[in-house]
Amino acid sequence: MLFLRAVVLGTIVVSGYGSDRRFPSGFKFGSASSAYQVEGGWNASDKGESVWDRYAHDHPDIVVNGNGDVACDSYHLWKEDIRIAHELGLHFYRFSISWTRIMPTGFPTAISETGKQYYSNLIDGLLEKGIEPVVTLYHWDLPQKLQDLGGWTNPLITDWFSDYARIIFSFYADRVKTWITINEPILICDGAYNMEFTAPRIKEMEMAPFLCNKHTLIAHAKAWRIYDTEYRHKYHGKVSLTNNLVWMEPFTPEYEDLAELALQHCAGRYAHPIFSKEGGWPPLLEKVIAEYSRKQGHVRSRLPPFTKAEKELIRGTYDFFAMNMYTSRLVRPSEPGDGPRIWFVTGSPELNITLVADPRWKVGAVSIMPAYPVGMRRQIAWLRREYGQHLPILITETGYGSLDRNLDDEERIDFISDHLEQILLSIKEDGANIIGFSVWTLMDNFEWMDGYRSRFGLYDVDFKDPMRKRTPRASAHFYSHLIKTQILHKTRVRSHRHEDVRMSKRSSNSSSNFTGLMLLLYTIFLQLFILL
Ligand code: PNW
Repeated sequence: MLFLRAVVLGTIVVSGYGSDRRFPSGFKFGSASSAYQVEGGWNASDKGESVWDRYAHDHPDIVVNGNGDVACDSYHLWKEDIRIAHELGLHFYRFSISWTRIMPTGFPTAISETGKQYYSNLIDGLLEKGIEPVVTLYHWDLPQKLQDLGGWTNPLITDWFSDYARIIFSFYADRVKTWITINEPILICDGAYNMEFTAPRIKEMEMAPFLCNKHTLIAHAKAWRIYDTEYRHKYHGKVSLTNNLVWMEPFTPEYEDLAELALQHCAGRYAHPIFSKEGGWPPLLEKVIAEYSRKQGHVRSRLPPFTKAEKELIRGTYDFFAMNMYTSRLVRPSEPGDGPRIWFVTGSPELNITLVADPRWKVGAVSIMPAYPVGMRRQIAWLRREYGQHLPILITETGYGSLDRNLDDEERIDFISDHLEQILLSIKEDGANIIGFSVWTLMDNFEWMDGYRSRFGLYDVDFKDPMRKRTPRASAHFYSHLIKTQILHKTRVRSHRHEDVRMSKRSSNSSSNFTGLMLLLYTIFLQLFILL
């Protein structure tokens, strides 16, 4: 009797708990990195110079403690990377290819056999361990030579990029089934020319971000179409680009429209031309920028229009939506004394918007990334409203940066599990089609302008050790357990978790609380029944 009771109870609790916290079968967990941030070997063999090689060498005073010359030395230690990816049980590992490692001049005039072999070995090694390689063609390390020719502001780059893409597909498309063309165009464009976040850090906020915006979209579209016509029928893979999204909420309810404009500026400018049914720039934003440009005395809008052919070239060039998201903001109109406006939408004078973070949002090592996990669920809901309820979404990056080398990284575990909780709600309660999730990042690496100061890794890397020893943090154990069980276990009561009062009316947890309560009542009832 007692045994029966235990079994019945156990089943109820486990199935109830499990069904609520279990990821759908086929949901994939991964982790991500990028070439310049991990590889090192910056001039190994015949590799050419990238904008990041140039910038970090020329500005040791600005880039925090170092450059990517050696980084995690993945160029030599790639077997170690595969070993830890396997130890974690990753379903996929997302890494990027360094353009100049394969094409030293940036053009197809020369192909590096050593470079080609390097990625081939990495791909084969991952596949041998049952880990799917997810490959990003471009994660910010533009050949310096192309930068000298204007980089992403030169319209010819769309062809240079497609030449590169075609070559990479021809080498690896037989084994790589998931491709990301470009990582976070907003960071390449607004990030390099406005925020000074990425190389080449040329301050030209007026035209360059918008030119670059258009050219990254066309470059992506051309690469997608090359895959679609030349490789899809043979290999049946999937191609998209990753967008970095920052969820925007009105500071107070009257700023709802302003928050929507900010979302269109941040997400829509890079997504609407590809993912919306009608294509082209987000209409409202296009109008606002055109009007402001005229006011400034420009003859045409600073947001360069698409020709009809360009609009059609770009529209629909996706197989899924790849989303990176680290942070959120509250939106209000700028007021005198707000300070310099240098971050994403805030750099745009036509919007006159100031973004602030709720002081209760947890901030790690990177001050511009306060975490608001609920924002992730809301951002996903917005994407589905804009681009279709069935849109398949792959979360290609989120992660938590810390300053110390503490292996007991409770805060990173909280960050990851709080975001996964919102993803579960998106799937189970909202019906979102989320196909996978990837942690930034596998191991501590070169964090761009922040050098080796902030650490995002599931694995600690000892940068003083010539062998760049990788050591798992508590978050690595947490993540591998999650991957094994596919169930998000509540590991501990999290002290920093709080109800956001401002949002309490729209509380997203109410229905899951209700399910929990019903489950509890049901269990008590059943126990009483069995006892009697
Ligand atoms: C991403 N933001 O960049 C990049 O894809 C990674 O290479 C990088 O290491 C990682 O995030 C952590 O920084 C972002 O301000 C940079 O919202 C800034 C933001 C988001 C992503």
